[in-house]
Amino acid sequence: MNSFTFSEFDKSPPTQRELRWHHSSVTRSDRERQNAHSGLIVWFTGLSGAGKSTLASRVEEVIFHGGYRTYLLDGDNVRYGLCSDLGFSEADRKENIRRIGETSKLFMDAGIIVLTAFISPFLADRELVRALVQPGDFIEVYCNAALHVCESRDPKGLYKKARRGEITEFTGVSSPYEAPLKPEVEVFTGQESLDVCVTAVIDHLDLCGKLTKKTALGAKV
Ligand code: ADX
Repeated sequence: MNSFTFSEFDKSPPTQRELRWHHSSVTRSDRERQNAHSGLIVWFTGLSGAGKSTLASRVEEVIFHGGYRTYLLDGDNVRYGLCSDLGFSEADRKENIRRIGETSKLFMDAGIIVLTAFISPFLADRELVRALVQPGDFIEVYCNAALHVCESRDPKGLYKKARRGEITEFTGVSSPYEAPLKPEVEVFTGQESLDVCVTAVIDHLDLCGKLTKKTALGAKV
């Protein structure tokens, strides 16, 4: 009898699993040509309450209405489905980010600009996602807001619960957040207005040649 469990089997290198990559006749370049823009991952990271979802969502609106194909993967939403089996231990967060990274890569291969809003607290996990794609295809946006600012906002009342010990391993309180060392974009979401932060992200994408169409903020295609 086969003694492999599914997960042991699944972790074997592809050669041992009799797998072979299937090359589709329609390529990423074909899709990008049809979309008239490149696929891309724009990865927002920061503490809970830093404003990642708000910023990513506003950036998506601007880009989408500029004629780009976009999709936003949001931390709370993804945990309803794809990652509903995961909690907030270090191992579960690692797996969460690995799945989101792979999912983002698929969206990018579809020629879409995918924006992600996850705390993604560990540097190594974010670097693993960066390494999944070509240089330039992963834009890290650090939503830098001081813990006391996020805690005073506390939009979901989670910091209060974490301080009372009702939620364990809460980022910034009882679990670490490792800030990016060299993010492509750093926005001070605790101090600056949403418009200033949106402009900083759009300007960066424009400057590095990712936006070739005209967006609502005037970036050109
Ligand atoms: S991550 O660390 O794995 O990247 P993710 O972004 O998916 O986290 O989810 C964060 C959201 O889950 C927070 O915005 C908050 O609403 C909720 N949450 C629930 N428990 C925790 C916790 N222990 N630490 C951080 N966020 C939590």
